[in-house]
Amino acid sequence: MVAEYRGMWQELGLDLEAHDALLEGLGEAYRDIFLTQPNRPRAMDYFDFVVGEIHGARVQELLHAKAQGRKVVAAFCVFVPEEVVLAAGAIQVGLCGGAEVGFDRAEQYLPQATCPLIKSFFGFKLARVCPYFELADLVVGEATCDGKKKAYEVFGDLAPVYVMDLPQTKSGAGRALWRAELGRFTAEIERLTGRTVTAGGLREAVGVVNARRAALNRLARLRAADPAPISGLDALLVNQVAFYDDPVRFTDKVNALCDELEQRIRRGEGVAPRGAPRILVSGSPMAVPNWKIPMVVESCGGVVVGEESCVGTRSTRDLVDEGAQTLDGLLDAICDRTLRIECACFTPNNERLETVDRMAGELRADGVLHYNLSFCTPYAAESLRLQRELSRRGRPVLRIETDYSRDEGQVRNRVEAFLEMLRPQAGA
Ligand code: BJ8
Repeated sequence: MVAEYRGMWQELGLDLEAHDALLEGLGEAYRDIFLTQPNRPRAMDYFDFVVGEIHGARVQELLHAKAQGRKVVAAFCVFVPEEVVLAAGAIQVGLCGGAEVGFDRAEQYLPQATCPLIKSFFGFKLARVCPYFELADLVVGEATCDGKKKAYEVFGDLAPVYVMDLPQTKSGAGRALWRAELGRFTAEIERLTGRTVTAGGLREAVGVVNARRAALNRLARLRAADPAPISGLDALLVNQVAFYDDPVRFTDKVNALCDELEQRIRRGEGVAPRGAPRILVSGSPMAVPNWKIPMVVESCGGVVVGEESCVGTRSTRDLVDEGAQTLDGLLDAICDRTLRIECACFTPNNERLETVDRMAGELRADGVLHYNLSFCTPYAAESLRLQRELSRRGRPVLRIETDYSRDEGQVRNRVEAFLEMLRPQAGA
């Protein structure tokens, strides 16, 4: 792939040497972590292909769309309403921040004690190794955690950034603020694209994004089967690819994967032996290529059966109500859906505890692994109460705080001990 796309990367202004090294490292990691898994569903071939071409064919496709007049909007948070972007004829992509790239340069702009997800997106930009940053017509940030809010201020010197204001509470006043922000964002996207967002266009876009969410929810539900029909690694990968791929094509492929998993379930076939400890992961998002937690859990004999995370069911669980006929009505419905997202940046956020408890029950999880990115205060603060309360309800919780460094050994020791403790109740 390298030779074929070299000219494209050069034109985008990437640092070719650094980019080659990144792709080589990622390719090797992907082969070791994903392609060595036994008994993968055949339908994962498509997702392997997308990852292999993540800086190749997909970038080419986006550049082709731009050449035809479409705009590309890049975002970091699931609050950014993709429906509005699609309705204006633009394309939305997620910007990843899941690898330790360019951290030394990022620390010239940000405090060292910053969450790795934030340092990573800075690092990718400063090291000039992310084609998505370079092709985006607009980068959309959001006022969520303090780290991101301040980072976007600084980032504005490096790229065109538009920041959405988010309320801190889900009160009536908070809803009014967010609803007004959706209107302001719609106007900004109309200005960027030169197209008016109509009720018809928005309703169609809501249908496209809802269909993707429904397919991902179908996948999430199938993981309740014992034995688990798909590994946590592969399911996380599918959720990560959702942020990059064309939404209609992606939805078809996820549904094809689900068809295959349903056949597996009927045959009683799975990826881990029946009785392998089943883990629900909850906490900070895992952006591509952050695969550390499922990799460690599954290499220790457990299986991850769900992610209560924005790269997981937190962002897909609820659909936008498609009943509204007017533009305002549809924006209201988008507003209501997004405000059901249980992000730890909101206060209070008590519903999240009930969601984790309910998911653990539905997915037949033996334990919950609370995953915290270092310096992510919102999720760290919630994890203590979550652990206390879930333990009181008889659900064992392991809290892991880590970054993107190669500390798998330490993480593994703690995960192994946790799985050992769960084995008797898992029936292994
Ligand atoms: S809706 S979780 S995608 S804000 S990990 S940068 S919170 S210090 S990512 Fe998020 Fe939207 Fe919420 Fe979801 Fe800050 Fe924590 Fe880092 Fe985080």
